[in-house]
Amino acid sequence: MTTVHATTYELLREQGITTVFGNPGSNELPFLKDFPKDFTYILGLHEGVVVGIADGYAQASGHPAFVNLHSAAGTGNAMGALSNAWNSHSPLIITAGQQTRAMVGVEALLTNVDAANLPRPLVKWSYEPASAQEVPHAMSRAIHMASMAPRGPVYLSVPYDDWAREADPQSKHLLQRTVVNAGGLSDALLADLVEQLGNARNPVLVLGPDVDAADANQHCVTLAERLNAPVWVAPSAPRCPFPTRHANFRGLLPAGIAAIGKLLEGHDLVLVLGAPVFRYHQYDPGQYLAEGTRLIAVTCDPLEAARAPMGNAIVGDVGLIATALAQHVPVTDRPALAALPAPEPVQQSAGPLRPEVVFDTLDEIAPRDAIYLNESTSTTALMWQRLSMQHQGSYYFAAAGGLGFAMPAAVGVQLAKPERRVIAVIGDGSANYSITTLWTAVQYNIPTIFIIMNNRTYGALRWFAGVLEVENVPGLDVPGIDFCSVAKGYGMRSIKVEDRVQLEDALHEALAVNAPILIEVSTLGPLG
Ligand SMILES: Cc1ncc(C[n+]2csc(CCOP(=O)(O)OP(=O)(O)O)c2C)c(N)n1
Ligand SMILES: [Mg+2]
Repeated sequence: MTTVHATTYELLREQGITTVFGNPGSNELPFLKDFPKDFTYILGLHEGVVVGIADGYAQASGHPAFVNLHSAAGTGNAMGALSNAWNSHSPLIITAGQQTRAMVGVEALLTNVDAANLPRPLVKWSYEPASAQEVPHAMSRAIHMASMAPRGPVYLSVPYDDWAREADPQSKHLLQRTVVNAGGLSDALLADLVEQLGNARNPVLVLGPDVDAADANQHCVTLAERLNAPVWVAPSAPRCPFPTRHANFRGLLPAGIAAIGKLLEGHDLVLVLGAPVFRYHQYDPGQYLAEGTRLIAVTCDPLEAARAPMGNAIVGDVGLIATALAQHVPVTDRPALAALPAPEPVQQSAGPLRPEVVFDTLDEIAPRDAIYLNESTSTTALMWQRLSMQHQGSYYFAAAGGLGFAMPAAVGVQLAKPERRVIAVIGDGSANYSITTLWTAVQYNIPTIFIIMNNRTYGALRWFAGVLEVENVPGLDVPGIDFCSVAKGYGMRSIKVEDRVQLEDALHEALAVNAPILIEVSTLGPLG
């Protein structure tokens, strides 16, 4: 007899999925039984960390990542991380063990009551199979649902007695199925878009995370050069879709309605590629677009297209469309753009260090193809100004703004990209949401470099309190944490840094070894 267990592992193997990111409980043990030798299990000590690692791995590898969580409690712990994965179109197959079928009805301990509803609305598809025989089919469906555009997380709850049951022999048809999207532009749509861009007097490009996800950064460089158009990165950027030292690069758009409307004023055509229009943050009422400015958005996501408050949208494959535009848009006779001036160097030798000094030192010492994860919330703008990010897949940030993403995602990205060095720049507040990531990095020797920007405060919230004009707010400082001691407790080498020379030495040491390390830098907060 072939079991549901054997058939499911065979399906995962055939579909190229041989890593399980998880945190187990009793409901999951029958799934993990006789774990195949060609599979790898990556243990995270909290479910937010598990999903964060899987999210980083899925985004950086471009392949779906498989997650195994413990029933309702484990799923609940993962929901914050799931909000980020949902917003970044991360293909995650999240499974959770259910109580044995005979005891679901009496709601025995560890029953996932109404399991399929629990992770909604942060999944594309959620399901609990009606019978054990349906499990391989549901798993196959989950894999294809997660992988199809727009990609995203899916959820499958499996009662633990199902794994030992006999599989439906017809399941063999599922093993090697392929399901592909074929979503380029029709000839007519391409001709129309090319004509609009060719006729535009002063076009501008706004690029988003799905450009980077589609491996299309270079096509956008060609497009920008053919148009001699300035390039902005869409607000609240979760990825870097364009080289930050390119002459056409203008920076990160602010996250307010009026501010964006003003910045894009004077352009007759805005072409947005691979971003929602727009992921605003602070409420800054005003004109979405100035008079005389038209907007066209190309997105993989019909929901993004439908909810945009202005402009036209085309739903399709961002990579194919960027490639086609780069080939067909006519070369303009407008003059080439001059690069932005380099930011002023900041002279400071003694600490606490200004964040500018940290980024300039990093930019000088880190490898050119380093990958940055950012969760130092008050220094994001400085990071974009001062770090050179030239390669595809060089930057990741929580797509829903949920803290606790960057530390585990850095480990997942490093797993997916062992040939590049991953550097996670994490605020002292943010570090606490997923601090147990350090354990996983040590145990699996994943050589991520963690830089903790210790300004002893929730700096971004102090800044936001100013925006909202609210005073006397409690709970904004986080003094008294010794991150080097915490790292040591998890078995990680750590270095405390007070000045620039110490930071340089620490970075050289971190880059010389093939092991994770934590560097705690005493920094100045946004308000000094
Ligand atoms: C899960 C979650 N909880 C709370 C917040 C609210 N929040 C946004 S920024 C921030 C402060 C982060 O502080 P820190 O990491 O020290 O960076 P800094 O702003 O000081 O640079 C907080 C608490 C959030 N975004 N996500
Ligand atoms: Mg801080």
